[in-house]
Amino acid sequence: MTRTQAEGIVLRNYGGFYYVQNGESGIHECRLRGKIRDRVLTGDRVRVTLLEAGKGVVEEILPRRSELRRPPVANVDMVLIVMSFDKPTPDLALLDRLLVLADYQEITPCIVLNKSDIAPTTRAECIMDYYPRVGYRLVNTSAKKREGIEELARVLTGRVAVLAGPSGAGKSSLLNALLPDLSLATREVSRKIGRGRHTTRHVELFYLDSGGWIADTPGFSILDLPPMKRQELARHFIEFEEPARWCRFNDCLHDQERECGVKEAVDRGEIATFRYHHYLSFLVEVKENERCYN
Ligand SMILES: Nc1nc2c(ncn2[C@@H]2O[C@H](COP(=O)(O)OP(=O)(O)OP(=O)(O)O)[C@@H](O)[C@H]2O)c(=O)[nH]1
Ligand SMILES: [Mg+2]
Ligand SMILES: [Zn+2]
Repeated sequence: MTRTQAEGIVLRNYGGFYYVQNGESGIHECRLRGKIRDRVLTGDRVRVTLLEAGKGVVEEILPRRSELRRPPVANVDMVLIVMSFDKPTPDLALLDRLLVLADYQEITPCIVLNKSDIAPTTRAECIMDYYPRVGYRLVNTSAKKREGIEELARVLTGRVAVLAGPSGAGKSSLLNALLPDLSLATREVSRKIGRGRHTTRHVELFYLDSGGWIADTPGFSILDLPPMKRQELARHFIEFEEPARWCRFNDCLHDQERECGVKEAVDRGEIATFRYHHYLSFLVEVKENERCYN
């Protein structure tokens, strides 16, 4: 029997087996070596012993760079925040919440504005106008007409990414557009476990031909802010950083304080009023949470 040592990435855990991708196309159905005590997550890099006929044994989990809770995926370094031109009209507060969360977790966000084949609502236009200007990455797509999909694939190259955003924005459609002719490797796994189905426990990473991995998630519209100190919140609004240098007080919360650089930037129209209002409402929440966490 031939046995080879290799490294791979866990695409999915299902029915007691771990599907480990090794190289471009090979997927191995692996069991765990008994001595492994930690929970193996989708996205984990692992050392495996490859056996014949696509079987293998996971010997060791390699060090994790990060661990996302929802969905439970290890080593995620990008989140695609999907909103749409319309249907549903974008929820800017949810977008800002997701941007704070991504930054807090040190995951690079990319805003994806999907359904570019239909007319944008005012809020969608507002996203296109404002967020790239202050430094967030944005890609317009139509999963339906397959527009912007190549650009999206380029953004994802070499990344482990998750799709996030409200129900109906087109996350699953984008995943399908990114995987037009499922690579052999993906097809193998998907046949066994059913593509498109997801529960929080069985999250699957799909490998893109352009290099990179992506996981779908069910939509949501409510999201708690992570625990943090009130002074930390403004750091997660990237365009507040420069004007905050001009605040008179070092610990300025950009709320009631005098001589606040952030409020002056709002007055000059450099920071959008809606962003500032979201900041203030998040600040109330963070203060309330501070009491619970301390
Ligand atoms: N016009 C248009 N419709 C789209 C596009 N992408 C998706 N849709 C439609 O939008 C609806 C929702 O798409 P899904 O991909 O299921 O959305 P989702 O974000 O995965 O939704 P959840 O799984 O509920 O979170 C479906 O009816 C799609 O056909 C697009 O680019 N243009
Ligand atoms: Mg979906
Ligand atoms: Zn200030």
